[in-house]
Amino acid sequence: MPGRDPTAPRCAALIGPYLSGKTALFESLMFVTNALHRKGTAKEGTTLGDASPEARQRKMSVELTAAGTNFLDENWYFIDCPGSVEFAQDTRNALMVADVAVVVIEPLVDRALGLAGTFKFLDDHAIPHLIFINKMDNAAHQMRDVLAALQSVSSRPLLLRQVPIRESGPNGDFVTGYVDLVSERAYRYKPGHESTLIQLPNTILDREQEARGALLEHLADFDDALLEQLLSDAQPSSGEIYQQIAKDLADDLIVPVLLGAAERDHGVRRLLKALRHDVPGPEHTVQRLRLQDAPAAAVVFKTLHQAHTGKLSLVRVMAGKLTDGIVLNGQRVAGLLRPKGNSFEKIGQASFGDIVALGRLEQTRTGEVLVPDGAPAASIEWPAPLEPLFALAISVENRNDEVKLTAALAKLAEEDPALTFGHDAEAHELLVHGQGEIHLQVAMERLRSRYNLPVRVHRPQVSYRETIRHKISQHARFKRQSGGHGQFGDVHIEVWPLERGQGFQFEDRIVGGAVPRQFIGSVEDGVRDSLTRGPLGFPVVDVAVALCDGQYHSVDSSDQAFKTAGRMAMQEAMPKCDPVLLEPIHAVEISTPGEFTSRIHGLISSRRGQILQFAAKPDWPGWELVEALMPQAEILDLVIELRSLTQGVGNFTARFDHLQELTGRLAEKVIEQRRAAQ
Ligand SMILES: Nc1nc2c(ncn2[C@@H]2O[C@H](COP(=O)(O)OP(=O)(O)OP(=O)(O)O)[C@@H](O)[C@H]2O)c(=O)[nH]1
Ligand SMILES: [Mg+2]
Repeated sequence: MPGRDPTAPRCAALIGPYLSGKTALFESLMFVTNALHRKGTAKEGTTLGDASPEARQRKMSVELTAAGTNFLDENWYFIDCPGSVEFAQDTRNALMVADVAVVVIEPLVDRALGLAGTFKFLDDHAIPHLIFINKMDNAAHQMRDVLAALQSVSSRPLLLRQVPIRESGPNGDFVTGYVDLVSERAYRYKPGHESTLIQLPNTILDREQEARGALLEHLADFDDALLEQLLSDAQPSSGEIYQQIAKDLADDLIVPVLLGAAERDHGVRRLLKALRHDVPGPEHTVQRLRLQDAPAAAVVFKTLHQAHTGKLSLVRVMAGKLTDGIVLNGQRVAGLLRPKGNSFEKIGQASFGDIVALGRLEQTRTGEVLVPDGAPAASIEWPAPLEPLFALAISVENRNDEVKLTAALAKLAEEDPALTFGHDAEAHELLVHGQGEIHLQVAMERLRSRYNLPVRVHRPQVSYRETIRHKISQHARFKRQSGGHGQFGDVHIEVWPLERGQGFQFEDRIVGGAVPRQFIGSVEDGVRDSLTRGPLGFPVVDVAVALCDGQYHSVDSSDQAFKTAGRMAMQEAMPKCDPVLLEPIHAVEISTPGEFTSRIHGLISSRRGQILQFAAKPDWPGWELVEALMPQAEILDLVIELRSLTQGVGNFTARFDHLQELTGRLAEKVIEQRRAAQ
């Protein structure tokens, strides 16, 4: 482990499930450390985090918020991350630059499985993390059970650092304080103040001994000297234990667990002290990111487009110093700002470990490493953007705004790499892709409020195709006599169905020059033209056509005439070939906590899917992976129902697999809708 520069600020990302109290903890951390003089609340919409109108309105975090503070003469940055899986991109990006993650959770057994993905990400990137069990003022479940449930999804041993002291009140048991298992001291919570030291209550002695024993045993697993001490019944000193915890946390071997209630500032000072003692410095993060040596380096973890400041790149300084006006990756920084929630204060310079916003780096993207002129280019492995799960087709009310719309979407996509957009050439639609309904709603609101671009949204079109089921021979003659030059083309074709996935084939069976060589390609062109829209209204696939015979006229025949004859023959033939609609079927993999698997089976069947298999999801304890085939039309809004069936945590991927015949009422509806739209 590299030595820690005590002057370098450290950074903790607050992460965890939706509504577990991260923004409340962010507020409390800022208040307890005097960076805020008055506390705001989520209910009143007055918190430092969630300051955007979109977050305030929903009472949920929809993007990350960063702010700095100072605790016992050491500088800290905290990044409040959104808990909703729809905004997980920001959370991942923040985690990449943080020295530690504080996983904030509620003391509820049934929320634990939802954390499997979070722990997997932390493990994959070796990000040291600890758990803050929040809302202890309202803890219905026993700590022992909550801990066991959490342990079942964590690959690292959980190290309970505190046990709660409960007292009975008029409304049952409630938590009034805690015992610190290292110092073996008991504290009583005092809202807004430091907890007061109290006598260790007799009632808790057994539980305290048991929990302390478990803590020491976990630590001894990673340290032989400690193990020997324990075996010889010697008690290690508090100092030794603290040191061991700090080392094991930096090495990402253990996960300390602390308790509190952010809204009442309970346990928040204790958390700060644990962070202060245990968390490694940015040197460790530089090493984790395998960042090359540079005179100065900064990693961009968020891009913002603010009306009054223009583009801002939020960075963590990972080497050297930055000053306003410095040239990074070929662009001059115009403005060096310190973030405090969504306001920014101009500063002169930033040093190793700092989080700052850099102005006007127009070419820069989130995930980039910025280095000064002359230094070799640097990069780190940045997690790929989340795969899109939901899309909407959008259009502006005023056609003149189309260029403006693309420019505004490009800015939103820069702010949030999980938001993408593109033109669907077949449907002539502009599609916006994201992680779910709320994710896209927020983007649409921003188009309206920031860029004055109200948009209409539609369900994206499904890429239906059609084919035929019967073989037929068809004759067509195109003949026109209008004044001088006439037009003449005459063809006999045969049309038959091909196997699925074979596309289109054209055969030339002309003998004896019934149709001259130079016109055969024109017939094929005419046939191909007719395939762009078949009798049902969709592109035609899996069809073969042979040109068998025909006639020509030495003066009146032309490319155009034979092309038209080819098209006419197809237009007459196709409706007689028993056309049928083909719908795209996707191979889908749905991830879910195991307890919801049967609901997922129901979901798949109700959406005309076919379950192929299901099995335990590798590296996701307690989760299952269900593989199925499902029509594309049923996947468009799958994520909405999937999330509501899985307490918001279910996930899926889908890839086109094959086309499949669709008949009956459903097919009629699709065909009617297409006719109405044309
Ligand atoms: N009882 C109790 N409620 C709390 C506590 N901390 C937060 N809450 C409540 O939990 C709800 C969610 O709080 P937030 O801080 O917005 O949660 P969050 O984790 O930031 O939510 P997202 O960022 O949207 O995932 C709010 O209604 C808070 O008032 C606590 O310590 N005790
Ligand atoms: Mg929040």
